[in-house]
Amino acid sequence: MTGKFVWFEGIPFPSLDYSPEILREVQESFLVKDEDVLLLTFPKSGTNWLIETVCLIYSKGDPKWVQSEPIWDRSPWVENKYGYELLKEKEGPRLISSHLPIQVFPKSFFNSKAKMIYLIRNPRDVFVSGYFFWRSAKFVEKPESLEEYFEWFIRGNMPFGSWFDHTRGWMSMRDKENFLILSYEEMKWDMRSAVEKICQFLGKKLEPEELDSVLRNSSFQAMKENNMSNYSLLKGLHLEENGHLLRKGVTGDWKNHFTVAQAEIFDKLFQEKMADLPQELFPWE
Ligand code: PPS
Repeated sequence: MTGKFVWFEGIPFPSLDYSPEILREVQESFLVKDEDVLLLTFPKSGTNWLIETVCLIYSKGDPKWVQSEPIWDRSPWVENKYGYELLKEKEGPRLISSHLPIQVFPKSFFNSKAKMIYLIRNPRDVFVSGYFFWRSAKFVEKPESLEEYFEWFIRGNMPFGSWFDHTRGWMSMRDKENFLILSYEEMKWDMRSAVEKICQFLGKKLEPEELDSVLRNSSFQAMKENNMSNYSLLKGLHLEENGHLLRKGVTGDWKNHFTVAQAEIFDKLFQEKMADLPQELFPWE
């Protein structure tokens, strides 16, 4: 992996709309406010699902907002130029998305009371989702094959670096009261409870019919049909015509793609890198 990336502090970033200057400015000068809510993930962990869900919680289940404003404007990405400029101008409590590793995150966050939700997903499924997505993206170097991407993934030579480092870094915040860890898997297995957990963390209350509407409008099918959330606006421009953000939306798809040898290598690496963290943080099988 050599070409289409921008490097900052030893981490590869997508080439589109990222620059070391902006990343430095974001880290040093972006002012996180106490009333902001930050949605943090390693790419392909279900970020957009979480954004859609939180937006629907904010609008009490009314889908008007999620159906009328692109998802990247509702909760802009702090680390790219477009999102950073938008956020600087936004008044009031902001929703802010980010894939940044902890060591390059805006420093002001760590002295603020802003709430952060860190969404994790089985890295094997993150790997598969990323493989298909990056191959359809025009702004990163495309892996030639699943085997090549496997090498990138286990070495952390890919957009936003190593999943293991990212996760370890942010997990160090897990005892802070303004930090909630959520998993893609618990959203898949029991979305109602996941939404209730998010509401409790954010201090939001929903009536039963509002909660039902959040569930309905954040479903895979509803999001796939919502042009403001499914990235179809980027087709041809930044994504190939065959590119989909909402590909399968399931847990355990890695079993359809890993060889036995790859599964063993991955298990060993996971053990090496994550063994000292409480294993209940990782709810997948
Ligand atoms: S990105 O590009 O990093 O912001 O992608 P991200 O949104 O983090 O992850 C994309 C994967 O999330 C799945 N997804 C969903 N799954 C279930 N339900 C809903 N509503 C939903 N919305 C997005 C999406 O399908 C990608 O996973 P894969 O495995 O590729 O299908």
